[in-house]
Amino acid sequence: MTGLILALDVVTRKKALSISTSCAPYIDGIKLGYPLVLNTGMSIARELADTGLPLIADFKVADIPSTDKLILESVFSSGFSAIICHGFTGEDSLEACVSTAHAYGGDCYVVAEMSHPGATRFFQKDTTESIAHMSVQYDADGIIAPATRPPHVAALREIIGSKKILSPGIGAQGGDIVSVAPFVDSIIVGRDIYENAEPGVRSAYYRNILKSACNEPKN
Ligand code: NUP
Repeated sequence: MTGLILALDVVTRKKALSISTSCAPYIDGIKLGYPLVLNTGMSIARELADTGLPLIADFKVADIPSTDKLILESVFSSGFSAIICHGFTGEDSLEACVSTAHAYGGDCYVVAEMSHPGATRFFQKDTTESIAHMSVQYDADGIIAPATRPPHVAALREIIGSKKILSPGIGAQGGDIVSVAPFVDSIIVGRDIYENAEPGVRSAYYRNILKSACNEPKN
């Protein structure tokens, strides 16, 4: 079944811990990045570890290989289980990210195409497909692909085979969960869960939709 990852872009430790505790029974992982880490510090990862869920660091790492390696060493030493990196930086940067993640037993996901409207200016078909091919070649664990453009996700699935696709853009960004679910391993949902008065109930709602979307016969 398609998994559900919570994008925990809140900015206080208190909210992060209470929302993650309410949502934990219904989600498969927590993605956190600059908004939460810059406000609370990297130690938030150890605190969230009590949920027992995989923690994905969304730092969209995009630097020269030696700096990428330093960033990832810090991320994995802090208790994260996966990192999100950019792919447009090219082979040597990607290779540094994947090898550092794997040295720590972690996963490396590569942004193939972003989900927001402005992304289409630079993330065009040739670029996104090239990033997907490179992710396969350099043994990344998967890619990030936009739930706001399910046909693009379907095309990227053809390229990456059984590697994972994590897909943001559902809820606040308007992506269609039923169209994208068959092509992805997990959807990533942030605001539509953490801004809800009852984030746990909202997570359970997504969990149920994913269950029925995965039971629908595929054409
Ligand atoms: O292309 C991307 N789109 C995107 O929304 C790549 C991402 N990593 N994200 C992240 O997913 C974004 O930074 C946010 O943390 C989450 C989506 O949140 P929301 O739109 O569901 O609130």
